[in-house]
Amino acid sequence: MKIENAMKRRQFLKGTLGVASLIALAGCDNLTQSSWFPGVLNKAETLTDLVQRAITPANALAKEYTDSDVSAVFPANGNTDPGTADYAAHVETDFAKWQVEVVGLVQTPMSWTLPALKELPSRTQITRHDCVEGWSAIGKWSGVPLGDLMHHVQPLPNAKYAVFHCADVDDEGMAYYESMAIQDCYHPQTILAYELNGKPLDISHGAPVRLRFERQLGYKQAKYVVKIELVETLGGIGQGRGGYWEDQGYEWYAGI
Ligand SMILES: Nc1nc2c(c(=O)[nH]1)N[C@H]1C(S)=C(S)[C@@H](COP(=O)(O)O)O[C@H]1N2
Ligand SMILES: [Mo]
Repeated sequence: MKIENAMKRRQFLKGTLGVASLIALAGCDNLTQSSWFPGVLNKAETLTDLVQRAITPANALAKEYTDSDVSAVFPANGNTDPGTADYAAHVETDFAKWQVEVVGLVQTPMSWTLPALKELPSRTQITRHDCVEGWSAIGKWSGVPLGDLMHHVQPLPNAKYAVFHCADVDDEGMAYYESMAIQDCYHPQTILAYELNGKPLDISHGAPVRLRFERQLGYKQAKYVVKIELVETLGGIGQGRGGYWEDQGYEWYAGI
């Protein structure tokens, strides 16, 4: 961002929030989670953008590595095969008919088949994945920037979160899901990845499409993505805490 623009934004923020809140903002690394912040956001949606761009450290890029840093083995974790008949049928047909739907609070709901996703401009990034269970691995991911899909569907002004619904279900029938603030969908490293280390994603790593939400912990990296739903509130989805693991007590904001 140009310095001049940054200055203008800061001035705007100062005028809107007052200096005290601005200082509070600068020190808060989890804006969307803080108790007073959502109220401010509800009054002016454009403020969300300004604040995120001007101040939130989450807007910075995650470190990118080089080919020689790529881990020899990238472990697979959590569910490593959805194991349903439906999924097995997609495996049989090389996921040619797999669809990713983008629905909810959007101007134009759309869906893309895997081949259609692969025709869109792609991004490749070599990043480190950190799992809370105590392992990390560096992998080279390729996929479609989620922001590009957002430009197609056009989120409505009241869309606050993107929820990622996955094809795998646990023993109790709970589907894996995750969510992020709408602003994070536009982060340049937020991609729907279909390749790991130059090869189509294998089943254990989330074939055919999984989220890469760099700067966030492993459990945010939803595998087997079938639907992206834009919502105003996370209540009513799963247990209402924004993700499969969040519903079991993990933090929603898993910034690293
Ligand atoms: N659909 C789905 N996504 C998921 C999980 C899962 O069980 N199901 N596990 C999460 C966890 S805890 C981690 S660390 C990563 C593991 O990704 P990997 O198997 O490619 O290493 O996926 C995340 N995304
Ligand atoms: Mo994890």
